[in-house]
Amino acid sequence: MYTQGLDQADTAAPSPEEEVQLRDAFQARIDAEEKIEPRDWMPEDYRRTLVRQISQHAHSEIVGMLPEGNWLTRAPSLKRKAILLAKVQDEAGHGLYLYSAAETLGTSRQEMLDQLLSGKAKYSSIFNYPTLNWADIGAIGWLVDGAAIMNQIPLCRCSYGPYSRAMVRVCKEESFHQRQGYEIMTVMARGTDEQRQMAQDALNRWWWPSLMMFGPSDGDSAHTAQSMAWKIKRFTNDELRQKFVDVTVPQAHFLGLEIPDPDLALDEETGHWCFGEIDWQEFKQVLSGNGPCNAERLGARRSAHEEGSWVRQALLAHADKQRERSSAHEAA
Ligand code: FAQ
Repeated sequence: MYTQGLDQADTAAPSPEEEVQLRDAFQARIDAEEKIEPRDWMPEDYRRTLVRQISQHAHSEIVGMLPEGNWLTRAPSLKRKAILLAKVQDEAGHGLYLYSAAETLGTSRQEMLDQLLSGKAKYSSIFNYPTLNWADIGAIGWLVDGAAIMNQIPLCRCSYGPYSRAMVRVCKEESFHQRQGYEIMTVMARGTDEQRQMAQDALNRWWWPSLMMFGPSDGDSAHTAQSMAWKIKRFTNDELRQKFVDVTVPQAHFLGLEIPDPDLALDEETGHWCFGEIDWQEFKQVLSGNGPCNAERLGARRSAHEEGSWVRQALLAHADKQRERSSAHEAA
């Protein structure tokens, strides 16, 4: 849809001296909190970083529909089904805004989809875990959408205009998602013993993967320093993870649930919750395709793409016919 990035005329590459001047002027605009727009000059590595992050983000929204989609037919009441259906549809919308934002940087949606389906592109580690019981849907809304918002609110101030503007609406919707998840957890936590156990079990399984969503710790994060200098990221991975823990631990306590971390302790001086070591080996395994559901998730996306091929062909045939008709009309 937003393909202006694809039809920019090829301009001669700047000389090394010109490149230095352009980069300085670009950084000055970033430092002055100006938004960078699709047709503005930008360093190629800024463009590549954005395409990488925005397309991975888009893939995460689309693959992220699968774990919850699994519960659309199993949700415990008509009301719960309707709410979950609306939420899953919102995630599809987020994926589409984000693909559009990435397209403004000159990468086609086809290219991005090919990278996802070939297994080359990443998507969030969190969506490679299974949804085993209804409380998992509560835990996803509460923890996964909660972590997503913590990461995405600062992205509303990202230096790239189309990405920052897409994030405003996404965050409003994610905020509703987080509340619906927490409400499910509240009902479960105040229910029967069995329901309380289901809520605790879901928290036990989703807690650590939710902390991993924020990415490697700062010392191991390849992109954070440059992305902060370009104001794509406003906080480091560890800063956001800490904010998430500080907000979420009291919410768990309010539900009467226990965070599955024996090292969790409140630092009275700083007011922060200190937490135990994340299992980075597990994180690496999931990123390299060996998580509990990686094969299932990619398999589902590949077959959805194949099964949808007739729709794409029909739309193209329809567009061709319309073009033919309008040129015949103009010639007459
Ligand atoms: N999973 O140097 P960094 C959602 C990769 S949306 C997989 O720290 P960066 C909504 C990273 O890409 C959730 N890969 O990288 C929803 C890089 O790989 P590369 C998604 C990860 O970019 C809710 C490498 O590790 N949100 O949940 C992960 O500076 C419910 C080195 O890492 C976004 O995408 C991970 N967890 O920081 C939907 C937000 N972490 O490209 C349905 C936008 C890191 O070098 C249901 N993205 N990697 O091969 C970001 O803010 C950043 O890209 C980070 C990573 C923070 C994810």
